[in-house]
Amino acid sequence: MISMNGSIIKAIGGVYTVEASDGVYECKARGIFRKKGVSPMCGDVVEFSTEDGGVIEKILPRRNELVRPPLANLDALLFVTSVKEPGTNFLLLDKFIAIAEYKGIEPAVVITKTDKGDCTQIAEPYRMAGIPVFLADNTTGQGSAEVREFIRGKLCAFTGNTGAGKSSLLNNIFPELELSTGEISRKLGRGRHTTRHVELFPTGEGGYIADTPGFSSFDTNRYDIIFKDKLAGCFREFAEYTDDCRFPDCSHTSEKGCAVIEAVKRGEIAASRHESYKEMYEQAKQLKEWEHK
Ligand SMILES: Nc1nc2c(ncn2[C@@H]2O[C@H](COP(=O)(O)OP(=O)(O)OP(=O)(O)O)[C@@H](O)[C@H]2O)c(=O)[nH]1
Ligand SMILES: [Mg+2]
Ligand SMILES: [Zn+2]
Repeated sequence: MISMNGSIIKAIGGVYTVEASDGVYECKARGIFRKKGVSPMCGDVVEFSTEDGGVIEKILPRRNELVRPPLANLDALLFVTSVKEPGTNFLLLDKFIAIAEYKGIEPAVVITKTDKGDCTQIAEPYRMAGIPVFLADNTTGQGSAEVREFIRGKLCAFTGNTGAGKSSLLNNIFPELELSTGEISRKLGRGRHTTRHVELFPTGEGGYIADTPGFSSFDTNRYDIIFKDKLAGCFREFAEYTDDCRFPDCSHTSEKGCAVIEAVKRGEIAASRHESYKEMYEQAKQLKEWEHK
């Protein structure tokens, strides 16, 4: 029996595809994981033995993990949002960015379908906040080179609404992947073709990119909720103001003398970002202490 290390690049129905230095192995997980309530996930670095085809023995400590999309050890998370069809859901976008910030994962925004309309309104709040913003027209491939440069050598994932153009963008960056997209299936006349599982693709120089299934705007509340006193720290552009609030325990939602609110009024912080913050703060307030994981 040989024991080796590798990375999980695909996880479907209890079968884990592990990439090791000498090739790819299809592994099962030891029952012990289920008993402990942990399951291996894409992005995990694992120790596995080659007995019975492959068995995962140990998950190495994770730097970070996301519940949705289920991924471990991410360097960056790219939120793909389209100008139209579907339009941008700012609350959803801001929630994901906050979760990434909370977990120490670098966030970025990719605005797709720039051929369908103007994207400055969508880009502005994030540019102001100092979050990287990329523009992509997937019909021509414009903008894909910049995204490719950003993800170089990193473990990254695309996430966002279904139909936003994640798989199309990935196909433009790495044409050899030939991922299924909505477009292809329409030509075949078999209805919409969406991504159904998380999968990591090697991008060279030790980097990986995950395509993930999109979600509809209706399930915005089914994600991690951040403690209310940690929330302001997940909106990076608030940082330079929070020390100047009149009250040391300012929630930055409605207080008099709140420096964050003043900055919103002066147009230094985007109003949409502050609106998302207030909404998330309300949701966090309704949670009891013991409900936080
Ligand atoms: N006009 C235009 N259409 C695009 C663009 N990007 C993607 N599309 C189209 O939008 C549809 C959805 O694209 P996908 O790449 O499958 O979207 P996805 O984000 O992977 O969707 P899920 O896998 O369901 O999460 C397809 O019909 C694409 O051809 C774009 O930049 N411009
Ligand atoms: Mg897809
Ligand atoms: Zn304040």
